[in-house]
Amino acid sequence: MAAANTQRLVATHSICSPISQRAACCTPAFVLENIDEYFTDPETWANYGLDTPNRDSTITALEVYRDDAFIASLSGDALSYLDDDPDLVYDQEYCYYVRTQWYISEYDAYVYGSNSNEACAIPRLLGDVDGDGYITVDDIVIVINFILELDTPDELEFMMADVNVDGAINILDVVQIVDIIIGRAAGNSRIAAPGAEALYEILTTSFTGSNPSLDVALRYDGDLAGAQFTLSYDESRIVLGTPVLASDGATVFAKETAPGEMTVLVFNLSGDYLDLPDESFVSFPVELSDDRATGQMQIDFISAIAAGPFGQDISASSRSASIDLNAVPDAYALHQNFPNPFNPTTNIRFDLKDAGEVDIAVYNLLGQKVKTLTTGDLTAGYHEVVWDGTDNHGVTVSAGVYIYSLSSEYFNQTRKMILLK
Ligand SMILES: [Ca+2]
Ligand SMILES: [Ca+2]
Repeated sequence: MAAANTQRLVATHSICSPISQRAACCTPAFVLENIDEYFTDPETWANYGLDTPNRDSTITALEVYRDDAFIASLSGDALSYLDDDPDLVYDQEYCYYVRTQWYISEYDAYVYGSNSNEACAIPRLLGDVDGDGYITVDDIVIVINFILELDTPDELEFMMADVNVDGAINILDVVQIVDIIIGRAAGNSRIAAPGAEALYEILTTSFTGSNPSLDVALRYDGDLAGAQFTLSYDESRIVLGTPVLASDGATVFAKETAPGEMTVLVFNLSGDYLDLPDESFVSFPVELSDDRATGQMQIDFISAIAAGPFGQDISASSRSASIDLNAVPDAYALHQNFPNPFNPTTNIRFDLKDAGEVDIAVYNLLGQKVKTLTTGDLTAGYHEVVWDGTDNHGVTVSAGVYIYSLSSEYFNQTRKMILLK
């Protein structure tokens, strides 16, 4: 036999079309590679006692063998489909090989290629990730776990979860599975204008108050069936809690997929489209790691995906944000100065639960005001002033015990400090 047969069967798909929830029929596809190399291989022709003809002929038939039994002769070329293979048992593996038949005009004869290699496939329904023969919410849960990296798909699971066959598992596939389950019919969705983009935007400008939150808006002028995005942030500075949706109906799933990376999925199991309020779409409670944190932190989108009706991939952009850290204490406080005793300067920290007018002043033991350190309206938050041991005229005062006080509408406190020679 021909030793140099390079004709190769590269794929035999027996994935069923998800038209119905049950695998009713399967459509294997056969893809042959290296046809020309095979055709011009002199050894192949020598087996027929012929010289290598010109490549002026096409495949006249593709004979399909399943588990060594001839099952069909297909017309066509290097890619052929078997429309229906009704004998297939769901979830069982079948191995196919093909044999090509050629008509060679130069010799007015039919010749056969030798058998291709075997390619095996399992009839499965796209979307039926757990392989039980039905597409149900169980399959959605598995796909969500893949997206949130709670579980890793094997090759077959990946193939079944990637319902739109784009090489990635994401919200687009989830929406398509939901559509299969609910049997959505086309034609009742609000399609956006051509070129319309979805936009993810961080609305929060500062983490302030006793219960700071991170609010994300999603804007789109049309129907969206699902949303998926991944945020990156400095996990040493904030902890994001469980997100909540501004509107009822849809469900939100979230997971810290890596340190400082939060992946969020939103869709509606009933298949209803998402409610997209002008303001917050998804809101995370935020916990500051350092409750005296100040400065700014960056929050970026690593990815942003928007799923239109039927899992259509809607172009999505995103807007990152630089957020002010401005922690606010739960209670008022005037802290002990440091260093203490001191010379020549000392620091005085105080906490304001609310914004308001505040006086911080230094008195001597006779009760005479020596220096006003701060007076006027201050923001809620953690504050600090420095006393350099001088009075209101800029003259250094004598060593000894001094009293400092915080006076405000809701809180007053005094403490002692010692200025050394
Ligand atoms: Ca299933
Ligand atoms: Ca996909």
